[in-house]
Amino acid sequence: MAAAAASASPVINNLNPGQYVGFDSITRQIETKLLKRGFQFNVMVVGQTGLGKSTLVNTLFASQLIDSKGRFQPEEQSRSTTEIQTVSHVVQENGVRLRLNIVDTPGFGDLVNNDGCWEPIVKYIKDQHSAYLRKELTAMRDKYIVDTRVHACVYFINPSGHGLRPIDVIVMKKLAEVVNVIPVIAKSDSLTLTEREAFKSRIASELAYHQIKMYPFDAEDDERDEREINEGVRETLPFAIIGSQKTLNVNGTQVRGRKTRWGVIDVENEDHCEFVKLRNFLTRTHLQDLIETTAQIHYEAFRSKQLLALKNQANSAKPQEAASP
Ligand SMILES: Nc1nc2c(ncn2[C@@H]2O[C@H](COP(=O)(O)OP(=O)(O)O)[C@@H](O)[C@H]2O)c(=O)[nH]1
Ligand SMILES: [Mg+2]
Repeated sequence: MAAAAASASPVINNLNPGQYVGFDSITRQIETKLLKRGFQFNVMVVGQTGLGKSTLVNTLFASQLIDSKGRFQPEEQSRSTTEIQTVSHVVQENGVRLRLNIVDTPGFGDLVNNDGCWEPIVKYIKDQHSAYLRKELTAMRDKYIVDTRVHACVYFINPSGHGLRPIDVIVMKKLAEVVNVIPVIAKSDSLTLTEREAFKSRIASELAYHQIKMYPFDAEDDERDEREINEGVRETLPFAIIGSQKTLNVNGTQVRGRKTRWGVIDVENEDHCEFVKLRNFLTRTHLQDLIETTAQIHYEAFRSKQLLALKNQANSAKPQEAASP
């Protein structure tokens, strides 16, 4: 049995030393090239006013942005966001350079009429796709195109304890068509741990009920284990997060936290909330996949639609007599 299996295998992998050609170094060659270039990652925050979006923008990578004296950077006054703003950081770890853009958006949902409140946000996302496509289509295109496409959109859900509001469903549906949406429960310190768990599963089932196409997507040719991994990710969503721009002193160590009647909530403590889970998800476990999904699914859909429109335009611009008899 074993012999039969071995003879069926066409792979020759015990070349003698004289035959070593060295192509196994290709992984190192790729790594060197990628490290030199660095990585670009763009995250956006979306949701109702006052849910802590701007706070999260300043908390998300705050501990990585500690200055040389070991202090957090000066606390910024949060003010209400009236236009789409981008904050950029360069984070470096073990020689890997990550350029981070965090896109903060004005809140919505506080008007009586919220018709079209998502439009500027969706437009911003499409504009980035469009800019990328234009650069791709220029004759003398750059070897490396600066990527401003939004790779992840963190959507803030009001910790009402009840469920999604109709506006959340509408906006998330619109967003999910163009970007990877990561739902989070904002200000989850306003819910008890039991309430939080119940609310999490409530939201998860509502997302499924409304058939909002959430990241990660199952591709038709996905292997079973890939589907299982995706299912696992979906089970952890939405992350129940807490943000803070305050540095508090707990037993001599500085933590990012919020002071409550019951004590200090340490934002970075996984027993207190899922802020670190969200950050790990974005940077540690799904960074590459979010970037890839953006390019292969969202950007690709945009690109083929645009190119088709261009082709139709060109056809209809042709002289009329050449058309149908
Ligand atoms: N309790 C609580 N308050 C928060 C949290 N995150 C932000 N806040 C506060 O909520 C207010 C609005 O925050 P901001 O970031 O400006 O909200 P935005 O309108 O979504 O950008 C500020 O006073 C924040 O300090 C949180 O996780 N828990
Ligand atoms: Mg804001």
